[in-house]
Amino acid sequence: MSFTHAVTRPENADELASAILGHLTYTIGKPTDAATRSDWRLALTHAIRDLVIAPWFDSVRRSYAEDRKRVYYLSMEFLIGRLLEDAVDNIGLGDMARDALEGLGQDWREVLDDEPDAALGNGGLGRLAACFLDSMSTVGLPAHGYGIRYDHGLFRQSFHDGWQVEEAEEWLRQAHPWEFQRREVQYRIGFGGTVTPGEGDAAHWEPGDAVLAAAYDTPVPGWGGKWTNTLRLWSAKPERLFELDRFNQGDFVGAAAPAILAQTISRVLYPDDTTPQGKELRLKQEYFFSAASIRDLMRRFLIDHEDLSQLPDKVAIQLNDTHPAIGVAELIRVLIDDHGMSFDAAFELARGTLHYTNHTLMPEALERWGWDLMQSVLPRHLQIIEMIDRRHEAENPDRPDVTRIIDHGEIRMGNLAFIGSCRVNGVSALHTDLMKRTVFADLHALHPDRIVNVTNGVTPRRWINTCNPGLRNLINDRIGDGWVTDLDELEKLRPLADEAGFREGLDAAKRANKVRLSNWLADRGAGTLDPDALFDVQIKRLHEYKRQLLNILETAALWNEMREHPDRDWPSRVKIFGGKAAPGYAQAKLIIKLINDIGAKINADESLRGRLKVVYPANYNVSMAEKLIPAADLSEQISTAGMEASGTGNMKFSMNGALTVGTLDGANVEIREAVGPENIFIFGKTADEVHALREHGYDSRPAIEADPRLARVISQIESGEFSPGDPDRFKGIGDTLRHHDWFVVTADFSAYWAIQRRIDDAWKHREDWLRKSAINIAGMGRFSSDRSIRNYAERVWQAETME
Ligand code: GL4
Repeated sequence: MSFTHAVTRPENADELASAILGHLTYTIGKPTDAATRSDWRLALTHAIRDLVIAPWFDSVRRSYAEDRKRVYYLSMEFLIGRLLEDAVDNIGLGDMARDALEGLGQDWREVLDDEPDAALGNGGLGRLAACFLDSMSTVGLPAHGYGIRYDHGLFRQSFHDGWQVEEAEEWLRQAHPWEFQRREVQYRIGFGGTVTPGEGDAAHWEPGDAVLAAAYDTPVPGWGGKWTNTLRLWSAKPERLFELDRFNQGDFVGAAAPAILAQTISRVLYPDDTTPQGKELRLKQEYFFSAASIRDLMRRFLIDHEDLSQLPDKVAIQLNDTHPAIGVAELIRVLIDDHGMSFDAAFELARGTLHYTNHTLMPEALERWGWDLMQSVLPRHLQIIEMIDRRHEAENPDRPDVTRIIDHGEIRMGNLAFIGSCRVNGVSALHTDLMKRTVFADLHALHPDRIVNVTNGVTPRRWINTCNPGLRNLINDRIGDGWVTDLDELEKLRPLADEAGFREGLDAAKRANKVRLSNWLADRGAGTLDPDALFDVQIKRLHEYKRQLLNILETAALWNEMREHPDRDWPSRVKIFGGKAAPGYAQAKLIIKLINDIGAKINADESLRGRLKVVYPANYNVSMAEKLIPAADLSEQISTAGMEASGTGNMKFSMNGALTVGTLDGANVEIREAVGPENIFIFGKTADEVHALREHGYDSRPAIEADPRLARVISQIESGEFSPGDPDRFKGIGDTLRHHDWFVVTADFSAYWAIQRRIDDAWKHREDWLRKSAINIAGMGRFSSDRSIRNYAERVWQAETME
């Protein structure tokens, strides 16, 4: 018999206000006259959190009672951002909560903005994991997210004289009221040491040192509060708090050192989107959370099951990129060494249970570990990896060398993940196709049924419903709110694109968002922006393949042209950039400086009469995206074709009525299908064309010579026009464009310029622009992460959702 004390759902704002006051008084311990904004936020959060707990218990109970298959999403990153507003909306108390708080004399927006972003991720990969958590709860799939509770999430970015400066981020400086520490759940995670052979395939691994993985749980309520899953994050703790002997001898620092070392494992998120670094610590982080998660899910499985052969029927483990790929060896190790299975049986079971998502074709991102490093950190796992590799070779005697897991003294984690998984998926149709043709061509030939495509998606709860109330209300008025959980319903908007009244509503909602954004940017020093200008936005990590450089080159060329033809009917544009560069990525940081230098020059040019502005607010993060995306008219998705695996920002913008200018890359291809080629601005070389250019050794000189606008901008950059105090500053960029233009910026420049001028024209035809905008929204049904999750459930996990 289990007893539940459920807090009753408030009937009205007064009841909720009294719950908030109750928490302010008894949980936070503050009287109203001394309460800070954070105190109010915490009190509100506790009042809302109370309402999430009973449904959470119910979901857990139902999963056990019905013995449902569970999904475990192992991800090094969960870029969840703020949680309060999403939770309030998901449980359907948005308006009431606002009334309650305002009745208590607090400003709703200011209180919400007080919440720090949980930035436990770098970019798209981590944000995707967060959208998937929301969707797994919404569709009622029993699931756990497993990751690392970093003390410091992604670094905080500021600009000093236009240069990026990084500082440690401190999201845990304030209380984090959403998590529950589970003090009873901790696992000892070992490293190094020795391995002695045991019976059969088994061995005894005696680690040389160890840390504890301590569990912290966050409830993840789905829409309507029908189902709630758990995000369990691991924090590294020392086995012994400090060494009393050394302390008593006066060695205070030495006494604390081992503990500090243990904690470094979960101290920082690697500020890197595509390349592994920090070698040993990174490997330890990966093993730390994979091993803790696998031990935890095995414990849960064994509560109700004795027969290990049922594992693949009851458990699906998703490896989010190669970061948790060591989990393949860990699961096999546990089955052999702890449960006495043979290697072959263990391998079969593991391969039935594990699945791997590939998120990038960039070769430097397919992790590789040195044999020596693996031997010293995870000696038993190295043995198991060798066994996997030998088995694969025995089964595929003619396999080419590129399919080996261990090669040239390195362990290739991509191959380990592929060989150890039941399903391997790419994240857009194009990306999956390229996976089959490039990085995994040989493994695909050996295992032709293994690769499947699951195109990414984003949650419409956060990315329309919560972040864009104006648009949400407009849609709800016309087609009801069924779209929130069935995004295909947006199709019903398609005929409304031809209705002047609907377009007017769309226009008004967008304009209000632009006014709000302009005020917010003005507070951050952007000056006055014209809300009737075209807001042209590129927000994402700074990476050469994403080609912020192409955007700023075109901006500078436009500036030249506007000065030459001041009387032409130039539409007003605001070019908005946002994004961080990995701290060690010098070229990306130089591009940030170039954007800021060109921006300063343009913004100071009064002859333009405000018709061109460049804005780059520092420290782009999830909550900034929530402000920028609803206010965007134009979405820049201009990566070198074949390099952006999917993109998810592209989907968010379209859903919010922005039109896309983009290459045929990643999910842009599918967005074009969904909205029709006349409602998206596609330009540039295709992936195959880029490949062909590179095959022949791409030479950018003809492209530069053929386009005087491009030639002029490159010369301006090289001559120091944008950096008069330091004329050589951007020489490197000129040199790259002229001699090592791997990302084919120069080859795509003319096409980009031309399409931007077409966009200028299209912008002037307001009604038609709004029609296109409406059709973009209407076509976005398939880009809901609910659809992605249902695809995974059917094609990868073989798991049932609640419906
Ligand atoms: C990424 C891809 O670069 C991005 O295109 C994709 O949308 C995202 C989620 O699948 O994964 N891969 C890496 S690494 N970082 C990403 O954001």
